[in-house]
Parts: sequence; structure tokens; C-alpha cells
Amino acid sequence: MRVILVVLLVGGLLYGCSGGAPSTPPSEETAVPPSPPPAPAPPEPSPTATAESLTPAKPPVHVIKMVTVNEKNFFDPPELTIKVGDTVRWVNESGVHDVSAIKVPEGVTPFKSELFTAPGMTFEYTFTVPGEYEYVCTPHEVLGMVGKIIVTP
Ligand SMILES: [Cu+2]
Repeated sequence: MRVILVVLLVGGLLYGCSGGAPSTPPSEETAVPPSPPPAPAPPEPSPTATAESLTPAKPPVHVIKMVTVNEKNFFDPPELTIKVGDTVRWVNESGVHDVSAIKVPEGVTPFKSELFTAPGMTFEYTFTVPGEYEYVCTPHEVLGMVGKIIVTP
């Protein structure tokens, strides 16, 4: 009889001890502080971008002077070769002159300036059709004030 009691006592003690210890659940703290925004990237220097590459080259402008000196009247230079798309600017240096085309390639409307009565007056024409152009100064054509422009493609 005593043995049985002891066994029961011991069993009861063991059972009591097996009562689970309170388990603390692991911290589920997963909140991550927000990462700071990325610093703005500094502007990168672009060594290949030059002013020349940003602005396309303009077609050249050729200047022809209109001159009266020592009772002679002439275009300077009297003959000029340019490329299609180029512009010619006639500038009155002295005397009274104009620019009047007398021969142009087929399909081109002949150009004609006003009469230049003072120095500094100008006339411009852009040549968009290749070919040979001849022009005169109307007041001085009989005196040989003529000019020629060859426009190459
Ligand atoms: Cu003239």
C-alpha cells in the first residue's frame, strides 16, 4: 500500500512540474524605419556637348560691294562661285546702283533690288537653284557694270 502512495505522489509531482512554463512569443517587430530618399544626383558635365554641335552652322553670306570710284562703276567681286543655299548680300559702297538679274536658271524668278541712292543700302538673295546667274546695275549696264554668280550643287 505505501509503495503505491509513493508512486502516486511522485507521479503527481512530476505531472505538476510538467505544467508548461509560460512561453514568451518571439518579438514579431518587423517595422523597418523608412529609408531616407536618395540624394539628388549632381548634374554630370557633358564634355561632348559643345556650342558648335548645338547650333547648326548657317550657310555663308557672301558680300558683293557696289562701287563708284574715279567715274568707274563696278561690282566687287564681279564674279563669284558659291554653293546652293548660300546667300549673297550686295552692299552699296558709293554711287547710285541697283541689282537686276538678266539671266537665271530655268524656273527661277529673276531677282531685282530697289535703287540704292545712299551708301550702306543692301539687298540679299539666297540661291536655292544651282546654275549660272547674270545681273546688271540698271543705271550703269551700258557702262559695263555687270556681275555673274555661279551656284554649284
Ligand atoms: Cu551702278
